[in-house]
Amino acid sequence: MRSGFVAVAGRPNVGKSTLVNALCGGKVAIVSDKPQTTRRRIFGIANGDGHQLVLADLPGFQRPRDPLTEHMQRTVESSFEDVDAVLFVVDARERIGAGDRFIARRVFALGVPVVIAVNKVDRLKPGHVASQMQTAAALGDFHALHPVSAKTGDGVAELRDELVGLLPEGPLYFPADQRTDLAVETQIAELVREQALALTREEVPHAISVEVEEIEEKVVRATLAVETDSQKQILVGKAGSMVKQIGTRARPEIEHLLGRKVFLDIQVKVRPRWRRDEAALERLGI
Ligand SMILES: Nc1nc2c(ncn2[C@@H]2O[C@H](COP(=O)(O)OP(=O)(O)OP(=O)(O)O)[C@@H](O)[C@H]2O)c(=O)[nH]1
Ligand SMILES: [Mg+2]
Repeated sequence: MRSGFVAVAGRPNVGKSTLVNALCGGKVAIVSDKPQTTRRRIFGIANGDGHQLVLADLPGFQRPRDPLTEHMQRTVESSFEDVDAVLFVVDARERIGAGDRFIARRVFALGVPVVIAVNKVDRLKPGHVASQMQTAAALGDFHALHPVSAKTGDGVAELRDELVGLLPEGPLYFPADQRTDLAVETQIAELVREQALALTREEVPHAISVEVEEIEEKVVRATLAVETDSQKQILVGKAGSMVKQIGTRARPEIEHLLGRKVFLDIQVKVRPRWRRDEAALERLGI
Protein backbone atom coordinates (compact mmCIF):
# COMPACT_ATOMS: atom_id res chain seq x y z
CA MET A 1 0.00 0.00 0.00
CA ARG A 2 1.35 3.39 -1.05
CA SER A 3 -0.14 6.48 0.54
CA GLY A 4 0.69 10.07 1.24
CA PHE A 5 0.11 13.76 0.81
CA VAL A 6 0.78 16.06 -2.13
CA ALA A 7 0.33 19.84 -1.84
CA VAL A 8 -1.07 21.57 -4.91
CA ALA A 9 0.53 24.97 -5.42
CA GLY A 10 0.23 27.64 -8.06
CA ARG A 11 -1.00 31.13 -8.85
CA PRO A 12 -4.70 31.89 -8.45
CA ASN A 13 -6.92 30.66 -11.29
CA VAL A 14 -4.40 28.31 -12.96
CA GLY A 15 -6.80 25.39 -12.51
CA LYS A 16 -5.57 23.75 -9.29
CA SER A 17 -9.04 22.83 -8.06
CA THR A 18 -10.19 21.64 -11.48
CA LEU A 19 -7.10 19.43 -11.61
CA VAL A 20 -7.65 18.08 -8.08
CA ASN A 21 -11.20 17.16 -9.09
CA ALA A 22 -9.93 15.45 -12.23
CA LEU A 23 -7.26 13.53 -10.30
CA CYS A 24 -9.83 12.41 -7.73
CA GLY A 25 -12.34 11.38 -10.37
CA GLY A 26 -15.12 13.52 -8.92
CA LYS A 27 -15.90 16.92 -7.50
CA VAL A 28 -14.05 17.85 -4.34
CA ALA A 29 -13.46 21.57 -4.72
CA ILE A 30 -15.49 24.32 -6.31
CA VAL A 31 -14.17 26.06 -9.37
CA SER A 32 -14.70 29.47 -10.93
CA ASP A 33 -13.22 31.80 -13.49
CA LYS A 34 -12.58 34.35 -10.70
CA PRO A 35 -9.22 34.27 -8.87
CA GLN A 36 -9.19 33.39 -5.15
CA THR A 37 -11.97 30.84 -5.38
CA THR A 38 -10.32 28.40 -2.98
CA ARG A 39 -9.99 29.93 0.48
CA ARG A 40 -9.06 26.98 2.66
CA ARG A 41 -7.15 23.74 2.37
CA ILE A 42 -9.28 20.94 0.98
CA PHE A 43 -8.12 17.35 0.88
CA GLY A 44 -9.07 15.56 -2.29
CA ILE A 45 -8.58 11.84 -1.91
CA ALA A 46 -7.78 9.67 -4.91
CA ASN A 47 -8.23 6.03 -3.95
CA GLY A 48 -6.95 3.34 -6.27
CA ASP A 49 -5.63 -0.16 -6.43
CA GLY A 50 -3.04 -0.31 -3.65
CA HIS A 51 -2.79 3.42 -3.18
CA GLN A 52 -4.31 6.44 -1.53
CA LEU A 53 -3.18 9.78 -2.91
CA VAL A 54 -4.26 12.71 -0.72
CA LEU A 55 -4.08 16.01 -2.60
CA ALA A 56 -4.15 19.22 -0.59
CA ASP A 57 -5.94 21.73 -2.84
CA LEU A 58 -4.83 25.17 -1.71
CA PRO A 59 -5.61 28.84 -2.23
CA GLY A 60 -3.52 30.45 -4.95
CA PHE A 61 -0.20 32.01 -3.94
CA GLN A 62 -0.66 35.73 -3.56
CA ARG A 63 0.47 38.83 -1.74
CA PRO A 64 -1.91 39.22 1.24
CA ARG A 65 -4.07 42.37 1.20
CA ASP A 66 -6.32 41.84 4.22
CA PRO A 67 -6.82 39.31 7.03
CA LEU A 68 -8.74 36.98 4.67
CA THR A 69 -5.89 36.75 2.17
CA GLU A 70 -3.35 36.65 5.04
CA HIS A 71 -5.09 33.59 6.44
CA MET A 72 -5.20 32.03 2.98
CA GLN A 73 -1.49 32.58 2.49
CA ARG A 74 -0.74 31.14 5.92
CA THR A 75 -2.77 28.07 4.98
CA VAL A 76 -0.62 27.63 1.89
CA GLU A 77 2.58 27.93 3.89
CA SER A 78 1.55 25.54 6.65
CA SER A 79 0.29 22.99 4.13
CA PHE A 80 3.81 22.55 2.79
CA GLU A 81 4.88 20.93 6.04
CA ASP A 82 5.04 17.16 5.97
CA VAL A 83 4.08 16.55 2.35
CA ASP A 84 5.60 13.80 0.26
CA ALA A 85 5.63 15.88 -2.92
CA VAL A 86 4.37 19.12 -4.45
CA LEU A 87 2.25 19.43 -7.55
CA PHE A 88 3.11 22.84 -8.99
CA VAL A 89 0.47 23.96 -11.48
CA VAL A 90 1.11 26.60 -14.13
CA ASP A 91 -1.26 27.91 -16.79
CA ALA A 92 -0.23 27.16 -20.37
CA ARG A 93 -2.48 29.96 -21.60
CA GLU A 94 -0.77 32.67 -19.58
CA ARG A 95 2.76 33.99 -19.59
CA ILE A 96 4.81 31.93 -17.15
CA GLY A 97 6.50 34.74 -15.27
CA ALA A 98 7.44 36.45 -12.03
CA GLY A 99 4.44 35.08 -10.08
CA ASP A 100 5.35 31.52 -10.98
CA ARG A 101 9.03 32.10 -10.23
CA PHE A 102 8.10 33.47 -6.80
CA ILE A 103 6.24 30.23 -6.02
CA ALA A 104 9.04 28.18 -7.53
CA ARG A 105 11.56 29.66 -5.09
CA ARG A 106 9.38 28.45 -2.24
CA VAL A 107 8.41 24.97 -3.45
CA PHE A 108 11.79 23.93 -4.81
CA ALA A 109 13.31 24.74 -1.41
CA LEU A 110 11.08 22.24 0.40
CA GLY A 111 13.31 19.26 -0.27
CA VAL A 112 10.56 17.05 -1.68
CA PRO A 113 9.99 16.11 -5.34
CA VAL A 114 8.18 18.79 -7.35
CA VAL A 115 6.01 17.71 -10.26
CA ILE A 116 5.08 20.54 -12.60
CA ALA A 117 1.74 20.37 -14.41
CA VAL A 118 1.38 22.69 -17.40
CA ASN A 119 -2.41 22.92 -17.36
CA LYS A 120 -5.00 24.12 -19.89
CA VAL A 121 -3.23 22.71 -22.93
CA ASP A 122 -6.59 22.03 -24.59
CA ARG A 123 -7.06 23.93 -27.83
CA LEU A 124 -3.48 25.22 -27.73
CA LYS A 125 -1.22 24.68 -30.73
CA PRO A 126 1.43 21.99 -30.10
CA GLY A 127 4.19 24.51 -30.76
CA HIS A 128 2.84 26.81 -28.09
CA VAL A 129 2.56 23.94 -25.60
CA ALA A 130 6.17 22.97 -26.34
CA SER A 131 7.47 26.49 -25.70
CA GLN A 132 5.45 26.80 -22.48
CA MET A 133 6.87 23.45 -21.31
CA GLN A 134 10.33 24.78 -21.97
CA THR A 135 9.68 27.92 -19.92
CA ALA A 136 8.12 25.83 -17.12
CA ALA A 137 11.16 23.54 -17.13
CA ALA A 138 13.36 26.52 -16.25
CA LEU A 139 11.40 27.13 -13.03
CA GLY A 140 13.50 24.72 -11.02
CA ASP A 141 14.90 21.27 -10.52
CA PHE A 142 11.65 19.38 -11.12
CA HIS A 143 11.06 15.67 -10.78
CA ALA A 144 8.70 15.51 -13.76
CA LEU A 145 6.82 17.83 -16.09
CA HIS A 146 3.39 16.98 -17.43
CA PRO A 147 1.23 18.78 -19.98
CA VAL A 148 -2.39 18.31 -18.92
CA SER A 149 -5.89 19.53 -19.44
CA ALA A 150 -7.86 19.32 -16.22
CA LYS A 151 -10.90 20.19 -18.30
CA THR A 152 -10.70 17.43 -20.93
CA GLY A 153 -8.77 14.96 -18.78
CA ASP A 154 -5.85 14.79 -21.20
CA GLY A 155 -2.70 13.69 -19.39
CA VAL A 156 -4.45 13.39 -16.02
CA ALA A 157 -4.07 9.60 -15.67
CA GLU A 158 -0.35 9.86 -16.44
CA LEU A 159 0.04 12.64 -13.89
CA ARG A 160 -1.82 10.59 -11.27
CA ASP A 161 0.47 7.60 -11.88
CA GLU A 162 3.48 9.88 -11.53
CA LEU A 163 2.27 11.24 -8.18
CA VAL A 164 1.33 7.81 -6.86
CA GLY A 165 4.84 6.64 -7.76
CA LEU A 166 6.24 9.25 -5.36
CA LEU A 167 4.26 8.05 -2.36
CA PRO A 168 5.91 5.99 0.35
CA GLU A 169 4.48 2.82 1.80
CA GLY A 170 1.84 3.80 4.28
CA PRO A 171 -1.58 3.27 5.80
CA LEU A 172 -5.00 4.39 4.63
CA TYR A 173 -5.36 7.92 6.00
CA PHE A 174 -9.05 8.09 5.11
CA PRO A 175 -11.73 5.44 4.58
CA ALA A 176 -11.38 4.11 1.03
CA ASP A 177 -14.78 5.45 -0.04
CA GLN A 178 -14.12 8.99 1.15
CA ARG A 179 -13.21 11.67 -1.38
CA THR A 180 -12.83 14.79 0.78
CA ASP A 181 -12.27 15.84 4.38
CA LEU A 182 -14.84 18.65 4.22
CA ALA A 183 -17.91 18.35 6.42
CA VAL A 184 -21.13 18.07 4.47
CA GLU A 185 -22.25 21.53 5.71
CA THR A 186 -19.07 23.04 4.28
CA GLN A 187 -19.47 21.18 0.99
CA ILE A 188 -22.99 22.56 0.65
CA ALA A 189 -21.89 26.08 1.55
CA GLU A 190 -19.17 25.83 -1.09
CA LEU A 191 -21.66 24.66 -3.74
CA VAL A 192 -23.83 27.70 -3.02
CA ARG A 193 -20.79 29.98 -3.15
CA GLU A 194 -19.76 28.44 -6.47
CA GLN A 195 -23.00 29.54 -8.07
CA ALA A 196 -22.83 32.97 -6.46
CA LEU A 197 -19.31 33.36 -7.90
CA ALA A 198 -20.44 32.26 -11.33
CA LEU A 199 -23.21 34.86 -11.39
CA THR A 200 -21.32 37.90 -10.06
CA ARG A 201 -18.44 40.07 -11.22
CA GLU A 202 -15.63 42.39 -10.22
CA GLU A 203 -15.37 43.01 -6.45
CA VAL A 204 -18.58 41.15 -5.56
CA PRO A 205 -17.29 37.53 -5.72
CA HIS A 206 -14.52 38.37 -3.25
CA ALA A 207 -17.02 39.77 -0.75
CA ILE A 208 -19.19 36.64 -0.67
CA SER A 209 -19.15 34.05 2.07
CA VAL A 210 -21.64 31.29 2.70
CA GLU A 211 -22.51 29.38 5.84
CA VAL A 212 -24.93 26.50 6.19
CA GLU A 213 -26.97 26.97 9.36
CA GLU A 214 -29.07 23.87 9.35
CA ILE A 215 -29.67 20.70 7.37
CA GLU A 216 -33.12 19.30 8.00
CA GLU A 217 -34.83 16.40 6.28
CA LYS A 218 -36.43 18.61 3.64
CA VAL A 219 -34.82 22.01 4.07
CA VAL A 220 -31.26 23.31 3.96
CA ARG A 221 -30.82 26.78 5.46
CA ALA A 222 -27.88 28.85 4.33
CA THR A 223 -26.72 32.41 4.85
CA LEU A 224 -24.98 34.23 2.07
CA ALA A 225 -23.08 37.19 3.48
CA VAL A 226 -21.65 40.17 1.64
CA GLU A 227 -20.02 43.31 2.98
CA THR A 228 -22.22 46.17 1.76
CA ASP A 229 -25.84 47.01 1.03
CA SER A 230 -25.17 47.47 -2.66
CA GLN A 231 -23.60 44.02 -2.84
CA LYS A 232 -26.63 42.66 -1.05
CA GLN A 233 -28.91 44.25 -3.63
CA ILE A 234 -26.94 42.54 -6.39
CA LEU A 235 -27.13 39.15 -4.67
CA VAL A 236 -30.84 39.46 -3.96
CA GLY A 237 -31.63 40.74 -7.45
CA LYS A 238 -34.89 42.12 -8.78
CA ALA A 239 -37.68 40.69 -6.62
CA GLY A 240 -35.26 38.05 -5.36
CA SER A 241 -34.41 36.75 -8.82
CA MET A 242 -30.65 36.47 -8.27
CA VAL A 243 -30.71 34.53 -5.01
CA LYS A 244 -33.40 32.33 -6.52
CA GLN A 245 -31.16 31.57 -9.49
CA ILE A 246 -28.24 30.77 -7.20
CA GLY A 247 -30.44 28.30 -5.33
CA THR A 248 -31.82 26.72 -8.48
CA ARG A 249 -28.35 26.18 -9.87
CA ALA A 250 -26.83 24.87 -6.63
CA ARG A 251 -29.67 22.53 -5.68
CA PRO A 252 -29.05 19.57 -8.04
CA GLU A 253 -25.52 18.98 -6.74
CA ILE A 254 -26.66 19.47 -3.14
CA GLU A 255 -29.43 16.92 -3.64
CA HIS A 256 -26.94 14.55 -5.22
CA LEU A 257 -24.65 14.98 -2.22
CA LEU A 258 -27.41 14.40 0.32
CA GLY A 259 -29.13 11.71 -1.71
CA ARG A 260 -32.54 13.34 -1.30
CA LYS A 261 -34.64 16.25 -2.47
CA VAL A 262 -34.39 19.40 -0.39
CA PHE A 263 -35.63 22.95 -0.38
CA LEU A 264 -32.83 25.45 -0.25
CA ASP A 265 -33.51 28.49 1.90
CA ILE A 266 -30.83 31.14 1.30
CA GLN A 267 -30.86 34.38 3.31
CA VAL A 268 -28.69 37.21 2.03
CA LYS A 269 -27.15 39.28 4.82
CA VAL A 270 -24.73 42.18 5.17
CA ARG A 271 -21.75 41.47 7.41
CA PRO A 272 -19.65 44.62 7.20
CA ARG A 273 -15.94 43.89 6.79
CA TRP A 274 -16.24 40.16 7.50
CA ARG A 275 -12.98 39.68 5.60
CA ARG A 276 -11.23 41.61 8.38
CA ASP A 277 -13.10 39.89 11.21
CA GLU A 278 -11.01 37.15 12.80
CA ALA A 279 -14.03 35.50 14.44
CA ALA A 280 -15.90 35.37 11.12
CA LEU A 281 -12.88 33.88 9.37
CA GLU A 282 -12.54 31.24 12.05
CA ARG A 283 -16.20 30.35 11.78
CA LEU A 284 -15.75 29.94 8.03
CA GLY A 285 -12.79 27.63 8.64
CA ILE A 286 -10.39 30.00 6.88
N1 LIG B 1 -9.57 25.58 -20.93
C1 LIG B 1 -9.30 25.13 -19.72
N2 LIG B 1 -9.76 25.79 -18.64
C2 LIG B 1 -9.45 25.28 -17.42
C3 LIG B 1 -8.68 24.11 -17.25
N3 LIG B 1 -8.55 23.89 -15.92
C4 LIG B 1 -9.22 24.88 -15.29
N4 LIG B 1 -9.77 25.72 -16.19
C5 LIG B 1 -10.57 26.92 -15.90
O1 LIG B 1 -9.76 27.84 -15.19
C6 LIG B 1 -10.54 28.58 -14.26
C7 LIG B 1 -9.95 28.47 -12.87
O2 LIG B 1 -10.07 27.14 -12.42
P1 LIG B 1 -9.90 26.75 -10.87
O3 LIG B 1 -9.78 25.26 -10.82
O4 LIG B 1 -10.95 27.39 -10.05
O5 LIG B 1 -8.48 27.43 -10.58
P2 LIG B 1 -7.69 27.48 -9.18
O6 LIG B 1 -6.24 27.45 -9.52
O7 LIG B 1 -8.17 26.46 -8.25
O8 LIG B 1 -8.07 28.94 -8.70
P3 LIG B 1 -8.04 29.56 -7.18
O9 LIG B 1 -8.74 28.61 -6.27
O10 LIG B 1 -8.77 30.83 -7.34
O11 LIG B 1 -6.58 29.75 -6.84
C8 LIG B 1 -11.96 28.01 -14.37
O12 LIG B 1 -12.72 28.83 -15.22
C9 LIG B 1 -11.74 26.64 -14.97
O13 LIG B 1 -12.84 26.16 -15.71
C10 LIG B 1 -8.22 23.43 -18.44
O14 LIG B 1 -7.54 22.41 -18.40
N5 LIG B 1 -8.56 24.00 -19.62
MG1 LIG C 1 -9.03 26.61 -6.40
